[in-house]
Amino acid sequence: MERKLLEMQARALADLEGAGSLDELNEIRVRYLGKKGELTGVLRGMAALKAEERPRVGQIANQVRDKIEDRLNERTAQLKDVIRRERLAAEILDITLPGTVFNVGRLHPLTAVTRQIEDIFLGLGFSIAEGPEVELDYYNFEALNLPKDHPARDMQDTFFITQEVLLRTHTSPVQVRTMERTAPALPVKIIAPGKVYRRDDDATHSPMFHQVEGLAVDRRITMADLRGVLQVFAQQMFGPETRTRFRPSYFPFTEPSAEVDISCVMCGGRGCRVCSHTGWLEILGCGMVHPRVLEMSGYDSGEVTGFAFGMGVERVAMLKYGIDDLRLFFDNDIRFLAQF
Ligand code: 2U9
Repeated sequence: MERKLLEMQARALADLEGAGSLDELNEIRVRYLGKKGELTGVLRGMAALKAEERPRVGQIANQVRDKIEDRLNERTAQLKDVIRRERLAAEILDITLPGTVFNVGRLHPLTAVTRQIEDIFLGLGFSIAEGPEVELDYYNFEALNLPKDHPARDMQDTFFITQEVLLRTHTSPVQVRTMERTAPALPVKIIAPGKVYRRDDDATHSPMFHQVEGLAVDRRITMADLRGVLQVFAQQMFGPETRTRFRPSYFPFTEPSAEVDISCVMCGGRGCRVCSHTGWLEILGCGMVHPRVLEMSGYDSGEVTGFAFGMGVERVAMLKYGIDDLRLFFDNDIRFLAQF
């Protein structure tokens, strides 16, 4: 029996040396020391021993069990240490590896310029108004002094949806709707930014583009107010050195009407290729609101006057950043957009 125990001990220790995983170690524990394991099996044989032999054999059995248990615990600790070292080696921080690049987004240049324009007019006491892009002929044309057969309708090649419904060709219907809602209350001081649509497509025209229009209606509004507001706008948008000039023009909804030029942003007015050697760049249109337009939206043109202006956001952005093709704004080429 003693031999049996020592032989089992030798086998168990050899198995422990050969074990390569915690699972294997556990199998060995069950096989030798478990309830139905080999040691239990051998001890059952003690019943057949003479009473005086039992204590000695029992002592040996205890020593065998302790030896196997001790070695098992040692091997378990050893294997756990190996596993921990391997995991740490795999996790080691290599500070020479290239870092993760996070792509940071930014505003589209047209959004950025629109917000700059909005901020300037908010600073001058204007509010922002919005309205539908699919409009009625009435708000886009009729209420702006452009009846059905008016030749000036040809200035804005229009996408019609039905006879009376169209894609707005300017944001002016927003001002008309605002006056209609507000009249006869005073003052009206709004800007209307947004998308507009015209049948046009080349390096300086897109079938969809963006405008900001403005309207101020009150008692005793004069062209001097218009002049001052647009001068402040030009200086805040293009720099404090910027000068402006007004040239007579024609729009059906304003009388008198004017085009506004700024001194060239490239050469400061000395003359260069950008300004065709004139020293001036056309930036927007404006005028005093036609009395008939005020009347149609519910204001007494004997009591109140108003000024209005309109600008293309793409054009402002092209002048500000020196861009020569408007289509770049809509190609969505990251190499272009990332420059702003
Ligand atoms: C109301 C009354 C008058 C808006 C105006 C212009 C002059 C103008 C153009 C600039 C470049 C359009 O984008 S563009 O092609 N606009 O020149 N716009 S006055 O006048 C209004 C608007 C609303 C009720």
